[in-house]
Amino acid sequence: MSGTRGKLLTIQQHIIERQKLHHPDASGEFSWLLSGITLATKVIADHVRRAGLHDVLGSADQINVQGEEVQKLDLIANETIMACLGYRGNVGIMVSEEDDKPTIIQELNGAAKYIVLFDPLDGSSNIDVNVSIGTIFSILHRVEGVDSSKVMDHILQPGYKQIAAGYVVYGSSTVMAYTTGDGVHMFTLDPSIGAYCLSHESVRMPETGKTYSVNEAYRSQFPQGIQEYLEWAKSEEAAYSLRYIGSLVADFHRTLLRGGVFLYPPTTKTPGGKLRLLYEANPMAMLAEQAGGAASDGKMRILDKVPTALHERTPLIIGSRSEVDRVLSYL
Ligand code: P6P
Repeated sequence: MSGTRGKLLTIQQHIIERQKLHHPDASGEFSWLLSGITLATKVIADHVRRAGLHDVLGSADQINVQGEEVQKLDLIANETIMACLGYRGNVGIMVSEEDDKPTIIQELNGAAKYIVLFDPLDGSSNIDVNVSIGTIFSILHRVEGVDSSKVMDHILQPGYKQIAAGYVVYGSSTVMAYTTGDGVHMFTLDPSIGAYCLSHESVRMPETGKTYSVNEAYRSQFPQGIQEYLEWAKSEEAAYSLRYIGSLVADFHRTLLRGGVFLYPPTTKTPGGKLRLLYEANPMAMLAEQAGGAASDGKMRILDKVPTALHERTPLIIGSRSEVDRVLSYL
C-alpha cells in the first residue's frame, strides 16, 4: 500500500478523521451515509467478480444452478444500492440510471436530508468480456426552504451543489475514489479483511497528459473543432496516445491518475451527448475539479449546468486543465 507508510486507514476512519478536521460540527450522519455506499459496492464487487460464472451457469435456460431467476448484473447492483442506502434513515430520494422515476424513500424533512443519485453499474455491457466497469454516485442535500413535495426541485440542482461524489472501479483491484469537497481520496478494497483501505490521499490530476480518450469511430459525426483537435493530437508535433476502454469509470480513473483528456462530444446521432449529467458527468466533474482538473460540455463548466430533466445527457470534455483548455480552444 503506497503513500500511507504502514498506516492502515479504512474509509470509515478517514471520513470521520477528515470530518473532525474540516467539519467539526458534522453529526457523523454523513459518514453513516457513505458507509452505506461502501457496503453496497462491496456486495456488487463480489457479484462482478463472479459474473462470468453466473453467465455460464445461467445462460443455458435463464435459470441458474440454485434455481434462481438469473438477473442482469446491473439490476442486481441497483437493488443492492437501494437496499444498503435506502434505509439509512437520512436519505429521502434516490435517483438511479436504471429507474425512470426517482424513488421516494421518505419525505425530505427532518432526518431525511440527502438525495443520492447513481449509476449502479456503468459499462455493464463490458462485463461479458471482463473489461473494467464501475459504480458512480453523487450526493445532494435537500434545498432548504423548498417544500418536500417539490421533488424535482430538490433533484435538479446544478453540479456545484453536490456535497459529495465518487465512484468504484471494479478493475484489477476494486478502488473507490470519493470527495466531499476537500480533495480526492482513493481506497483499495482488501478482500482479505473486507475493508476499503486508504491507497491515495489528496490525489492531484497531472497538469498535462499526452493521452486523449475518445471513441474515434464517431469522428465524422463530431463538431468540426473536435475533428481538428483530433488531427492535431495525432500529428507528429503532438504525438499523443489514444486510450479508450469504453467504460467511463475506467477511462476517467486513468485520466485522474495519469492526466490527459477524455471526450464524449456531441455526435449527429446524439447531439446532446451520450453521458448523463446528474449521475455521470456531475460526479466526475466534481472529482476532476477537486483534483485540480476541469470538466466542460464544450460551451460551459459542467458543474454550472442547471439540469432540466432526470436523465438529461451532456457532452463531456474532462481531464487535465491544460488539456481540456486545449480542446476548448478548437471549439
Ligand atoms: P460508446 C458505457 O456504455 C458508457 O455509458 C460509458 O461508460 C462509456 O464511457 C460510454 O458509454 C461508451 O460509449 O459509444 O463509446 O460505446
